[in-house]
Formats: sequence, structure tokens, C-alpha cells
Amino acid sequence: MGLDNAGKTSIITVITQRFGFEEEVARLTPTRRIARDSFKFLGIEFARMDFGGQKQYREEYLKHPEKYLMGTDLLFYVIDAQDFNRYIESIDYLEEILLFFKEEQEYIPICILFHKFDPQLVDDKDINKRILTLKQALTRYSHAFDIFFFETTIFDIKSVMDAFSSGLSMLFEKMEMVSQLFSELSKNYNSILIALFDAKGITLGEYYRPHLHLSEKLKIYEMYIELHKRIVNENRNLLEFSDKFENGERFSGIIEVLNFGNLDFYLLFIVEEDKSDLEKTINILDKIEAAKPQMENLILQIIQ
Ligand SMILES: Nc1nc2c(ncn2[C@@H]2O[C@H](COP(=O)(O)OP(=O)(O)OP(=O)(O)O)[C@@H](O)[C@H]2O)c(=O)[nH]1
Ligand SMILES: [Mg+2]
Repeated sequence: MGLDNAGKTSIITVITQRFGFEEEVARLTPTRRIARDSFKFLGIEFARMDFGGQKQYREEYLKHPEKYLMGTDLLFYVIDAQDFNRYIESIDYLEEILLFFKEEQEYIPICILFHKFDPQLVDDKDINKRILTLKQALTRYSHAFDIFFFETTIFDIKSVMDAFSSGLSMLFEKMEMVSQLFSELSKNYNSILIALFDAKGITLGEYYRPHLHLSEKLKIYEMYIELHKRIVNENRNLLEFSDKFENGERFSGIIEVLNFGNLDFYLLFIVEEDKSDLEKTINILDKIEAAKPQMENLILQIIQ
């Protein structure tokens, strides 16, 4: 939910397509009423509703909230971070939505997306200050609701996928254990990243080497999307690769497909390349095989 023009439908388009979405996003027109679709995550079917944000629709939802909002498990609220003039209007709308859930005593997780936080704005003092002020104002709801903030932009697919994945993870109790496990595992290797994705690119858990630069994270994610396509097209279970960052640092990695019944998961593991001793790098990649049973066990617990 969110005001008209906030970017809700664009976000859903990015999540469902992941690549080649630019044309479709450019063609979007305001959503009329509610656009419904569904998706599967961890074998569970979710109904997703994209609430058209034009004034007449907002008024209708708020007039009969029980008709539209009852049974919601998770709310993503999208604010156009660039549209300062509408911050207050947007907060007012959110407040009314939360009032309904409060009355129903449905304290669902709320993910608030400061959207259109485009790459060139990351270091912009003005917008950062305004967003911070808004976050501070919103913390007054955090004693009743679990509120999570995200900065997103369609020009950084990962920012959108992270917000979506984190929101969904709230609905699966044991999911945070995946990242914990990866963080433990990372200590045994010179790991740059360990991540587990579902077939649609939703993150179940991840570990990134601290201080990994944003551009490096993006490079990895975009590379992953390409390699994932290759794995699917070539019907493979394993793919090894090697590449370098802009600063020249080389890395090696593998993607391994883990099957559980009809669910596929993708394990992405990237380590620093040991220039002086390539044998060592290969050993590390071999060794992660040893950690697989632990991982598989955890996945089983989550999907049960
Ligand atoms: N700069 C920038 N523009 C964006 C971003 N995401 C979406 N937009 C643009 O914002 C406009 C509105 O996007 P929509 O996704 O249609 O907005 P909406 O929230 O679905 O609007 P309603 O359906 O009317 O409620 C479009 O012109 C998009 O191209 C973003 O991350 N950055
Ligand atoms: Mg829309």
C-alpha cells in the first residue's frame, strides 16, 4: 500500500521479473482498485495485493477496511522518498491503516520502503535527513508493531529483493538461523559471500564480508542472476566461476542447486582467490561440501 505514484506496481514488476523489467515499468499506468496475483515461497502460496493508491481508492479501503485488510499477514508500505511534499499525506494514510490493524489486534509486521532512493541520492544529505526524520516520527508505532525500514530503488534490484525477502522472512520463524549459520561458516574460509536463494531469487539468508562495497554487492547479485539463468537453461546442478571486482581483487565461487522434493534452492558461495596458491582456493570450495548437510538440515526445518 502507499500513495499513488509511490512505485508499488514497479516494485512488484521488479520482483516478479528480475531482469528486463525496464520496458514494462516504463509502460505502467496507475493501478485501478486492487491488482491481485499470487506467488509461492517455500512451498506456501501467498496472495499478493497491490492497492491502487489514488485518492478515491484510498478512501474506499479506509471506509471498509475489514473488507480489504482483514487476514493480511504482512504489509509493505511504500513511500516516494523523493516526493517531500507528500510525506505528511503518506504518513496520514499509513496511520489510518495501522489504526485498523490495532483495533483488530492484528499486530502484523510492517515493512516501510523509502522508495525511489536512487543511486545518485545515496550520499545526498538533504534526502537522508528527511528520511531519518520520518523514521523517527514512525518509531512511535514500533511499540505496537514490528516496523522495518528499507531504502529501495528499481535501479538497484537487490535493494528491492532485500526488502521483499526480509519481509517474508518475518513469517518463517527459523529463517534467521540461515544467516546465523552462514556467519559461523564464514569464519572458516576467506568468504566474501554465502547466500541461499529460492528459485525466484528470494533470499533465505546471507552473509557478506563486512565492509563489502555496495558496488561489489551489486556486481555479485547481477552476476548471480546471469549465472542462475545459465544453470536453469543448461539444466545444471553446479556451476563454478571466477571473476574480479573493479579494484582488481579476484574471487572464485560456486552455485549449487539443492533439491528438496519439488523445491529448488540455490547456494551461492564466493571466496577470495588466493593468487599465490590457487590450490588453496579450490580446497575451500571443496570443503564447503562438508557444510552442506548442516545447511540441508536447516532448510528442512524451515520448510516443514
Ligand atoms: N526515480 C524512480 N522512479 C521510480 C522508481 N520506481 C518507480 N518509479 C516511477 O514512479 C512512477 C509510478 O510508479 P508505479 O509503480 O506505477 O506507482 P504506484 O505506486 O503503483 O501507483 P498507483 O498504482 O497509482 O498507486 C512510474 O513513473 C515509475 O517509473 C524508482 O525506484 N525510482
Ligand atoms: Mg500501481
